[in-house]
Amino acid sequence: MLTIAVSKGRIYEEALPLLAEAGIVPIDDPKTCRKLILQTTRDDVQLVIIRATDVPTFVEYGAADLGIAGKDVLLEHGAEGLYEPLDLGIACCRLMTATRKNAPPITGRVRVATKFVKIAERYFASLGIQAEIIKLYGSMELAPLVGLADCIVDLVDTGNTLKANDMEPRDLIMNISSRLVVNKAAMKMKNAAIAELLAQFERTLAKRV
Ligand code: PRT
Ligand code: MG
Repeated sequence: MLTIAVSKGRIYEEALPLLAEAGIVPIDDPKTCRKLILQTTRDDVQLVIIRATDVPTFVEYGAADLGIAGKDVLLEHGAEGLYEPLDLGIACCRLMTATRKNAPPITGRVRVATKFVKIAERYFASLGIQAEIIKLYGSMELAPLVGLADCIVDLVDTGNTLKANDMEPRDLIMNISSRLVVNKAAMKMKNAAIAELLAQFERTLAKRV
């Protein structure tokens, strides 16, 4: 049995066609059913539906053999305990700094609100900017509006969320997409099944370009 960890929402939606090409179609819809373990049309594959930030943890500990997670989540988690063999090119967005509209350029010490503490620390250190990082769990856009921070580090897709809050994107930290991750022991113990699945995903992705 292969267990694949996926988060509900955009990653799940965009992973479905990829999984379907490998013959993996969930029997239940996680939007309407409360099951956390989904059986699929393949007897040898099941999905576990978890929070996006928990995917690396499940895979690292072998609770799932494989997982699909954003590069943002993997960088923040630290992916030393995992293999990351494939960029799936789904759930794409940009990790950016953003400020209030027309805010002065960042100089000297800066207060940054983000849920990506490690990434933000590394980024500002690489620029030689002294940053005080304030960890938030959501609604980052609010922080500069209420004087909690000068700037945020967050994911941007259309930019509509920033615009709606009188903010604007500043610098691109990196482009983000979702990756397939594999438990290191499973890669050895279940090599045939995992290699076959990887090859199928690669064929599907090759057709997309
Ligand atoms: O929502 P939950 O708290 O359960 O967890 P999560 O936010 O980590 O999960 P989810 O499903 O929202 O995101 C999972 C993954 O999708 C992320 O780790 C990213 O790799 C990827 N992804 C792609 C995004 C976006 N695009 C995105 N736009 N994740 C979040 N957003 C948010 C962003 O944080 C901001 O609030 O959407 C808003 C910006 O969108 P625009 O279109 O207004 O710019
Ligand atoms: Mg979210």
